[in-house]
Amino acid sequence: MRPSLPTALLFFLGLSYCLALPVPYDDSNEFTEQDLKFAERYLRTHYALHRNPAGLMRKSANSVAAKLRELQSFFGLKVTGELNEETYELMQQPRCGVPDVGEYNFFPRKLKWSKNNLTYRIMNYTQDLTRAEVDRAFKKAFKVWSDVTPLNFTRIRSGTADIMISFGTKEHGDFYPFDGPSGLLAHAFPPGPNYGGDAHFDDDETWSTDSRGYNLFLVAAHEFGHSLGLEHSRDPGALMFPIYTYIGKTGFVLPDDDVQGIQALYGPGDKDPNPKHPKTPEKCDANLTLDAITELRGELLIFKDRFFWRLHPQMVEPELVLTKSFWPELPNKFDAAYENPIKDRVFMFKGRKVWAMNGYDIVADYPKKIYELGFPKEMKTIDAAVHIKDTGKTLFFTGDKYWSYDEENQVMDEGYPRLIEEEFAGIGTRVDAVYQRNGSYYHFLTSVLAPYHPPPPLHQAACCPELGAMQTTLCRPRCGAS
Ligand SMILES: *[C@@H]1O[C@H](CO)[C@@H](O)[C@H](O)[C@H]1NC(C)=O
Ligand SMILES: *[C@@H]1O[C@H](CO)[C@@H](O)[C@H](O)[C@H]1NC(C)=O
Ligand SMILES: *[C@@H]1O[C@H](CO)[C@@H](O)[C@H](O)[C@H]1NC(C)=O
Ligand SMILES: *[C@@H]1O[C@H](CO)[C@@H](O)[C@H](O)[C@H]1NC(C)=O
Ligand SMILES: *[C@@H]1O[C@H](CO)[C@@H](O)[C@H](O)[C@H]1NC(C)=O
Ligand SMILES: [Ca+2]
Ligand SMILES: [Ca+2]
Ligand SMILES: [Ca+2]
Ligand SMILES: [Zn+2]
Ligand SMILES: [Zn+2]
Repeated sequence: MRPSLPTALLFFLGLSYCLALPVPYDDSNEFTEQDLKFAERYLRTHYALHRNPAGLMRKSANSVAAKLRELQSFFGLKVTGELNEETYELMQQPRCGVPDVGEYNFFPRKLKWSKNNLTYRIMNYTQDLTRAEVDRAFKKAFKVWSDVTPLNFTRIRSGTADIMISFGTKEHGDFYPFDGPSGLLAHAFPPGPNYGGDAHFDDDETWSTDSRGYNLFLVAAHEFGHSLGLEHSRDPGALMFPIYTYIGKTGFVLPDDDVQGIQALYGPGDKDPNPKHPKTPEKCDANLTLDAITELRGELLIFKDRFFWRLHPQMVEPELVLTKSFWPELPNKFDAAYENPIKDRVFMFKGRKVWAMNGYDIVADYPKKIYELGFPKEMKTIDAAVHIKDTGKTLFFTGDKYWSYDEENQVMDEGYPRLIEEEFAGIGTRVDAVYQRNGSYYHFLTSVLAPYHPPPPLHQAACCPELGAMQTTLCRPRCGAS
C-alpha cells in the first residue's frame, strides 16, 4: 500500500515547471531564481500546492498566493499572499516534513489507533549516537505521550510493529524523499496499517542528545505525535508546532496544547507523573502578568515565560515566538530588559546575569554580572528596568526599591536605592515590568496591568490612557503602536 502522507507530492515528482510566484513590487526583496524554486517546493511539500495545467498562469499565480496566505496565517505572519523576506526566512527554518494543512484530508479527521497497547520497532540506527542513546531517546519520546494517555508502548525486536522507526537519506522507500542536511528533519505517518504510524528520520542530519545538530528526543517526540494521530499546531509553544526549536537542557514537559490534542483522541491516563503542563500565554488574558518589556530598534518586545511578543509599528498583530528560537544560548525567560538607544544596545537580565544585544545579536564579553553595574553583590535579581531618554538614566526596580544608573558615566547615582513608593506613589510595592512610552511610564505590577502616569513635567497624554494600556497594545495594537 502506498503511504498516505503528503499524497499531493506524488503529482509533482519528476516534473519540472515554473510557477509565477507573487513577490512584492519593491526592490528590497531580491529573490534569486533558486530562492523562488525553494519557496515553491516548500509550498508543494507543506501546503499541498498543486501544479496547474499549462496556460493557466494567472490562476496558478493565484493559487500560489492562496498557499502563501495559508502559510502566513498558520504562522501568524502578516498575511499578504506575497513572498517577502519574513516569509522566506520562516521557510528556511528546519522543520518536520508533515504538511501543515489538514483540510486537504490526507487522512480523515480524528484518525487514531483503536487499541491502547502499541508496539514499536527500531529498524536501524544513525552513526551519530550510540545505539543505547538512540534507544533511550525513543523510549523517552514515547513516554511523553504515554504519561498523559492510556497508551502503552512496547518495544519489539523482530516482526512488524505498529510504529516502525528508521533512519534514511534522500529517497528512502516511501516517495517522500529527504533533502540532505537541514530543511526536512523527519516525518511520520498517521495511525493505520502498514506505513501507518511509521516514523522516518533524515540521517543527513547530525542527531544529538543535547543542543548540537538536532536533538533526537525532541524530534522523535514530535513525530510520534503524528504517529498517534496529531496534526501540526499553530501554537508556537506546542511540541506539535512544525518548526524545530531546541528548548534547553532543563527537563522537557509536554505543553498544554499537546496534552489537550492527544487527550481529545485517547483520553487521559491513570496518573500523570508531571501534571504541570505549560500553557502558552494568551495576549488578551485579563490576568496576564508580564516578565519584561523593552524596545529594540523601534520594535516592542514583551517577554512572558519562555515567549516574547514582537510588535513592530507596521505589524497589525503581535507575533508570539519562543525566546529560544531567537537565542538558543540564552535563558528562555528574563526578569527585566531595557534599551539604551544612544548606545544602540538592549540589555536583558536573568538572575545575577546581564546580556547585551546589538540588534538580535549577542554582544561578545557577555553575560556580565549585575554587580559590575554597581549593585550590591548579594542582590539576586532585578524585577524591571527602564531607560529614560530625557535624563540618560536607567531605573532599576528590585523588590520595593529602585536604583538610578547614569548611562553616560556608567555609575550608580548617589542616594539610591530609594523606595519605589516615594517616587511613584500608588504603584504598589513590586514592579513586574516597566516601559516608557512618549513620556508616560507603564508599570506592570504583579497581578495588575496599569499605566503609571508620573507627575509633570514628565507626564504627557498617554496613547492608551485607560487601565491596562499594555494589554490594549497587545490586544488592539493599533492604539499603542502607530
Ligand atoms: C500489551 O502488549 C504487551 C506486549 O505485546 C503484552 O505483554 C501485554 O499483555 C499487552 N497488554 C494488554 C492490556 O493487552
Ligand atoms: C503495558 O505493557 C506492559 C508490558 O507489556 C503490561 O504489563 C501492562 O499491562 C500494559 N498496560 C496497559 C494499560 O496496557
Ligand atoms: C534503514 O532502513 C530504511 C528502511 O528500511 C532504509 O531505507 C535505510 O537505508 C536504512 N538506513 C540505514 C542507515 O541503514
Ligand atoms: C482572573 O483571576 C481571577 C482571580 O484569580 C479569577 O477569578 C478569574 O477567573 C481570572 N480571569 C481569567 C480570564 O482567567
Ligand atoms: C507624544 O504624545 C503627544 C501628545 O499625545 C503627541 O503630540 C506626540 O506626537 C507624541 N510623540 C511621539 C514621539 O509619539
Ligand atoms: Ca506501521
Ligand atoms: Ca534534511
Ligand atoms: Ca520582571
Ligand atoms: Zn510534524
Ligand atoms: Zn519516509
